[in-house]
Amino acid sequence: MTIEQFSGRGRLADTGEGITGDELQLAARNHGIPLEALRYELTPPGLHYVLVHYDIPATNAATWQLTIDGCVEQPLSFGLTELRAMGRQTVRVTLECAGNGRAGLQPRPISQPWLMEAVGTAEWTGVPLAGLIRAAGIRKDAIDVVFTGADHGFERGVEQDYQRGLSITEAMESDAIVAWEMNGAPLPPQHGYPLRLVMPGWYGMASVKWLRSIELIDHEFTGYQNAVAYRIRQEPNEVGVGVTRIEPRALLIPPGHPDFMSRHRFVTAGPVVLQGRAWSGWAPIERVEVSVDAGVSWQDAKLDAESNDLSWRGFSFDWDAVPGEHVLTVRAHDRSGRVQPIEAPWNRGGFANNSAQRITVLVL
Ligand SMILES: Nc1nc2c(c(=O)[nH]1)N[C@H]1C(S)=C(S)[C@@H](COP(=O)(O)O)O[C@H]1N2
Ligand SMILES: [Mo]
Repeated sequence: MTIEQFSGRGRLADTGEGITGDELQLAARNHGIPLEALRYELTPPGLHYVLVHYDIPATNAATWQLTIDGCVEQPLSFGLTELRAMGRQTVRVTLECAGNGRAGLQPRPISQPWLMEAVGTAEWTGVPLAGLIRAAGIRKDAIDVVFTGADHGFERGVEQDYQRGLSITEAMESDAIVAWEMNGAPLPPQHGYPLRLVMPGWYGMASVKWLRSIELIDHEFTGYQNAVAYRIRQEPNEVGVGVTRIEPRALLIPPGHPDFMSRHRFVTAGPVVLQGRAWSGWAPIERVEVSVDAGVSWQDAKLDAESNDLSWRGFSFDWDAVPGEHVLTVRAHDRSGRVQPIEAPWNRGGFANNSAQRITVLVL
């Protein structure tokens, strides 16, 4: 048996094929935010979505070392105490997995089968990435920056540490931070303890957890997670386009009460305040529309105060619920002119599917 044969393969589900055992295994490890937890402006850490490609590695803050080397004037190495002396900043960031929405695609790419719950907002505290890189000094031949985590595994036959690359410009102009706290407490193991990168506005794959190394290189990074995995493609062999920033999305807190097994919603007739949150990694949210008739007619939601970062923005809508079955749907617009589609275009990896949420309710 070869590594290749023993590894999983990327494939599309057959027409009508239900969720596979492999997908169930991933879904049981990598959990989403329960949508009712959208009520919290800051997601309590246990309710924030989690995605881990391999295993959560065994890590120790007391002996942790972060190295910065490669095309730098002066290679540096920091323990946690030394890193804390480099500065301290807190940023509020809405993180979303690039695979959010994958399970809703037809045909379905077999991978972590997110519906639309792979999102969360936290306050991350750490030191700005740009300052750390500047402390090491950027050499003229530097082109990309490679971030390496302490976790290790195999993907489609390729053995690897989890690694992602950014261009020098992306790294220096991103407001990214190297964080040791989430919502004012040390990072939980599943979110990268003791140290992670947080890249505001970008899909989650860029925010490398269990960060142990930052290396500047003199060529474009062609590691697996940049060159193979996170690319928008129609065909398996095309080069495709790298996944970067978060496309706009709005989600409602499902109103009323759920049925246990089906999670169908029951709502009492009369005035109902629909609430939710909307975000985009490209620009602040400027408008959210709500439809209570399956997208036939749309009305503007009331927006909460704007924030000066790219974290999600709350919205609400007063609905007079009349008895019968209704399909609720919402769509977000951001300042860059991007509008959330009702039906997003399909791609092979199942990335960035920001198709509008639909919630069917029975009003009694
Ligand atoms: N080292 C490492 N970093 C990682 C990952 C990983 O598997 N290993 N997963 C990435 C992906 S795909 C996402 S969506 C985010 C999830 O971050 P969270 O679990 O803190 O929400 O972490 C990213 N950083
Ligand atoms: Mo992800």
